[in-house]
Amino acid sequence: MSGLLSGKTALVMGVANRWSIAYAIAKALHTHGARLALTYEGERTRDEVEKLAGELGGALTAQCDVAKDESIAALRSALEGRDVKLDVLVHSLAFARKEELAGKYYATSRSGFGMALDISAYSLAALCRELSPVIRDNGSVMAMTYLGSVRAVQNYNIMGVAKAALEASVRYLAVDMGDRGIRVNGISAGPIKTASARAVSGFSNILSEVAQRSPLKRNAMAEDVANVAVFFASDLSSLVTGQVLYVDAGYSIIGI
Ligand code: 0WD
Repeated sequence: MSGLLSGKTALVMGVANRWSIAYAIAKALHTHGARLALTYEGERTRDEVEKLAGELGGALTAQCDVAKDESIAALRSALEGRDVKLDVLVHSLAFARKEELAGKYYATSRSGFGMALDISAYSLAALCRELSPVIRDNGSVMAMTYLGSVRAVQNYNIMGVAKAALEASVRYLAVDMGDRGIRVNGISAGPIKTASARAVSGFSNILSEVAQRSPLKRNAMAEDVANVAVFFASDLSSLVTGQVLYVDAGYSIIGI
């Protein structure tokens, strides 16, 4: 343990199981000395998240479905009730209908568009606003994003549009929160095999493309992303805000 994050408390949102990027981030933050709180979306993931919290030094757990204002308000009350103040907020969650992660982007339904943008992008603004009273000055907020925000990635479709909104939100929120010294950044991860990723049609082709063409010739692992999350959580990134940092073996810089 480096102690880089000792004395800091981090709320990590988006753990569904052991393969979730959020779990790797939580583990790395814990290793570097942070106290943790984890949220689970609902009853479906509750047992698993509570079990994983036990492995991470008995992290606090609380329910939060970011699609519901009352659930975000309840999360804030749960933190206030336990007298928890946050130094770090990790947003590692997204949702789009599986059938809209294949085929033509223009086939996206109005309701599917709304749902993907609501859960995957609006939620970051809602969380910054509602949790702001429990986030300490000079804290750090980070959100997970993907290259499909700035390039047309086959089948990523509506999620790419949602990630574009998320990245723009990172910049606006960096301005909103900057007066309290709170930084807001995005981490653009290379493709990693998780439950969400498998919902994208042809995901294994994306993995092999990155392994062959990226400068570093390998895929990202959740641990690579988690190490960058530690940097953003720590005071080492104290003057970095509104940025999107790629953790993708360099794939995003490749042209022909
Ligand atoms: O290749 C990848 N896996 C990449 C993922 C590359 C680049 C970025 N990302 C992003 C994702 O878009 C997401 O923002 O990283 C974040 C984490 O994704 P993940 O770790 O790949 O996926 P997963 O383990 O499935 O966790 C996402 C979780 C959901 O899991 P399930 O599988 O149960 O849908 O997001 C949570 C949920 O637990 N989630 C919600 N949490 C609260 N409220 C909600 C919601 N309404 N909807 C989904």
